[in-house]
Amino acid sequence: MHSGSARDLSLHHGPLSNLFPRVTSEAERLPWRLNDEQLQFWEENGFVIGPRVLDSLQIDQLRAELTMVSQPGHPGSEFWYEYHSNECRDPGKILFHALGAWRIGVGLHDILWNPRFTTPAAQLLNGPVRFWHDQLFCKPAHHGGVVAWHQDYSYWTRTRPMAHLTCWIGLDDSTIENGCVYYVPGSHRWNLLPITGLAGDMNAIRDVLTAAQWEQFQNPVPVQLRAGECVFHHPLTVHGSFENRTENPRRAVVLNVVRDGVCSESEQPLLEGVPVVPPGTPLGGQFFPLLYTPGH
Ligand SMILES: O=C(O)CCC(=O)C(=O)O
Repeated sequence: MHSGSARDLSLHHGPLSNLFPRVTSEAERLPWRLNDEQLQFWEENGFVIGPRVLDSLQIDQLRAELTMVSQPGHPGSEFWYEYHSNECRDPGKILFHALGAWRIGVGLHDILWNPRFTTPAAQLLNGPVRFWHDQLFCKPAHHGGVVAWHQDYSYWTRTRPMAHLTCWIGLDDSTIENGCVYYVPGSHRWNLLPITGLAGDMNAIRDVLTAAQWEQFQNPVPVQLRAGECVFHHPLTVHGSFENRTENPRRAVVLNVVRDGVCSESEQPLLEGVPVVPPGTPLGGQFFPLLYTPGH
């Protein structure tokens, strides 16, 4: 076991490396903007495939950092908000799920400021992009576990108003065989559903759906992506993913952001180990950096 003697990268509100492109003007962001067709797809379905956000060098760096942070007791392990080396309820399956990697790995930190991500995020949020938290979701080869159907906002009601956004970025090609993410199109117009479990039973959600929702639920759409590509989803869009039974891992970095101005609703720490943000106070400070303000 290593001893934790790493620095906390959350103290740095900007890129620490040159891994990702740096832009100084809005014009440079144009190639990464979502077009009208993509924005219309988003409105109708509650998810949309975004631009390619990572090249092969960046993917290699992030995979290496992910391997490092998967080792128990690695340097910086004290900085995780949550760390589940296996979140699966089924003991024969594995789902690695952890929040807080941006505090530990330089690439996992700098990806937050990647303009290929922040540009479309600002469009979908319709305003400045503030960081909420990150997540790693990794399904190892052969026995990777499921992520049960859920809406992200069911886990985030301690922050308000609902102006949240998720960006799922593959570090491997994601396919139906290895457990890519599926979406229920149009479910972003549903009511907020209660939590029915993240890494357990794929059928658990059925108990909380109306007959009409259950009918709409019958045709979830698999989003198969190449490594480095991304998909955005709305905080109410129902999504989940099945097992990985292939010979290779299926790894993903997920970035969760809010429109600047979203407030705490809680007298408890919003994330483990983070100072309380009093109810009614906008997210900000060391743990919730502003990533991009359009026009600045
Ligand atoms: O990676 C997965 O399979 C699930 C990801 C997920 O639930 C999310 O991005 O909110």
